[in-house]
Amino acid sequence: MLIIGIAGGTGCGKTTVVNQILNELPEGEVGIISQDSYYMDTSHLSYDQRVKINFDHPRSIDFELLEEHLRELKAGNTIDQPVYSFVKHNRTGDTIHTHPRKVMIVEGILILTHPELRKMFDIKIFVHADSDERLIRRLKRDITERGRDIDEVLSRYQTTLKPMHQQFIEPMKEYADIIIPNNKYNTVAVNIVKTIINEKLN
Ligand code: UZR
Ligand code: MG
Repeated sequence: MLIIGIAGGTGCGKTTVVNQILNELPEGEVGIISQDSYYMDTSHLSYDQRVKINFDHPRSIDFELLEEHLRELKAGNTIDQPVYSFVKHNRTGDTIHTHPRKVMIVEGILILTHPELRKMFDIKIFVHADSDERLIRRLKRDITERGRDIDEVLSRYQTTLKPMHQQFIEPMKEYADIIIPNNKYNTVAVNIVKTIINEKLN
């Protein structure tokens, strides 16, 4: 199994890069694990308490479960990946049966901050986009897809996203094997990653 970790700040285009990578690759050979599925279970908290959580700090992630699931997949076992709701800020209670694949992609803002997880990645990718680009994308997405308003997104950006990015995410570039410049659609970089994956599949 080839395990690829893809990190980068919010709005850098990780999800888009992953979708572009998947595009045209043989179906069923590549699997995806999203860090978002592994936000801590916060069922014991009220909604008002949950919105106050710092979701950009590594401690908001259930890395133990993520690590355990990755080990299970590596051993050839199927896992139940939790489903997360950004609207409720909590796990929905549903899970997705995720089968082991020849290539597994693990995607998320904080996945390179965890040393044990880092060791499990065969290839570490950091997707870079400038912070203004990321803020623009984040604003659009959170308003259209995640039920937020402009003031909420901007104040979260200033109080949490930006400082956490500087403290935990940006320094992870140091561990990356490949840094993808992604201020705009980077077809060349995506094709390089696809080539590596295809080599593994053939
Ligand atoms: P991406 N996030 C939420 O907004 N709500 C949650 O319940 C859990 C996470 C956000 C999180 C982070 N920060 O910046 C982002 N906040 O999801 C990571 N606030 O997702 O990499 O797709 O931007
Ligand atoms: Mg994403």
